[in-house]
Amino acid sequence: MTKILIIYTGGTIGMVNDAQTGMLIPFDFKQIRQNVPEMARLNYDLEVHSFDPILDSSNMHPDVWTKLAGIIESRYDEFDGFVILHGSDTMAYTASALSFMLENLAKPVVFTGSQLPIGEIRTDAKENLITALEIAATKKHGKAMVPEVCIYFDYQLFRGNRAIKYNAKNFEAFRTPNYHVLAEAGVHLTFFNNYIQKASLGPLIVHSNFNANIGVLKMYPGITAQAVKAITCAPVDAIIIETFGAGNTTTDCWFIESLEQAIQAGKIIVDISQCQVGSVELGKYETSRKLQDMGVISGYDMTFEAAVTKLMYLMGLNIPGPQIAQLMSQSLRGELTA
Ligand code: ASN
Repeated sequence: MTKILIIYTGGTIGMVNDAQTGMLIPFDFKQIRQNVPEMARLNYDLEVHSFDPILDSSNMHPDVWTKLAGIIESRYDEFDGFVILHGSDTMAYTASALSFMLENLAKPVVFTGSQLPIGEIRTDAKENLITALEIAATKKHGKAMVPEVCIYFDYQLFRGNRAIKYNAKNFEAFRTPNYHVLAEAGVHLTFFNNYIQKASLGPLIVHSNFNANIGVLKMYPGITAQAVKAITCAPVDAIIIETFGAGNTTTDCWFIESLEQAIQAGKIIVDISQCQVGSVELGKYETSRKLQDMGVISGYDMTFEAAVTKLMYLMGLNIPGPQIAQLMSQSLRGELTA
C-alpha cells in the first residue's frame, strides 16, 4: 500500500475561531481528521506528524525549515511521498527553501493549505488536502510522478520555488508567473510531464544550514541616499535589490557608488525584478549596465521567495563568494531560466 507522511505545521487549514476574540488561531490535527472522513476512504497508509506548537506561517523561520527537512530525511525510505500542511502566507518561502535543502529528491513533497479553515462549510481545505494526497501517491512505471517540492492549491500544482502567493482573498492563492503549472485537477489529474523535474538517481542529500544575514533594497523613484545606505552599509553579507522592469535602477552617482562600496566590502548583490513576469536582463538598458560592470548578479526570473531562500542556502554552505555568485545565476532546482 502506498505510504504517505502528512506533516502538519499549521496554517488556516487547521485553524478555529477563538470564541472570545473572534481571531483565527491554530488548532490540532484531530479536527482535520474529523472534518475529512474521506481520508479514511483513500486506499493509502497515512501517518501524521504534527508540529508542536503549530504555527501561523507568518511565524515561520529557517529553524523550522531545518526541522521539516530533518523529518523528511529521517523518514525518507519509509514513505512514497510527503504532504506538508502549511499556512499559505509563507508557503512559497518554505517550499523554495525545501527545494534547495533536498538535493537529489526522488519523491513528491507536496505543500498545501487553504484559505478557509477546514471546519467552515465553504472550505477549500478538503479538496486541497485530498488531491495533494493523490498527487503525492501518483506513480508512473513504479516511480513518483512528481519527484519535486511543489504546491497544490485550487486545482493546480505548481513548482514550489516558482510560486508566489498573489491573492489573499480568492481560493486561487498561488501562481507561478514565469513557469507552466505542473498539473491540473479536473475530472482527471493531468500532469504536464515536460515541465516536471526528472527524479535524481543519487542518494538524498539534506543541507540544513542557512545564513539569513541578508538585506533587501526595494527601488522606488525618489529613494533617498539615507534609505539606500541603511541597507548597503548595514552589517549584512548579501543584498537583494528589487529593481524596475528588466533589472534597472537609477544611475545617480551616489546610488552607484553606494552599491560599489558594498561590493568592495565583500557583499553579494543580487538583482531581481519588481515585475512578476519576465526576467532581469543586465546590460539591456543603460540603467543596468553599471550594475553589470560592478559585479551585481542577475537573479533572472527568480521570485523574491526563491532568491531569498537560495541566497540563505548558498551562504549557509560556507563556499567562497565567487562560487555563490555563480550558483545564484544558475538553475539548481528549476527555480530560474537563464
Ligand atoms: N495566516 C495564515 C497562515 O499563513 C494564512 C493561511 O493559511 N491562509 O498561516
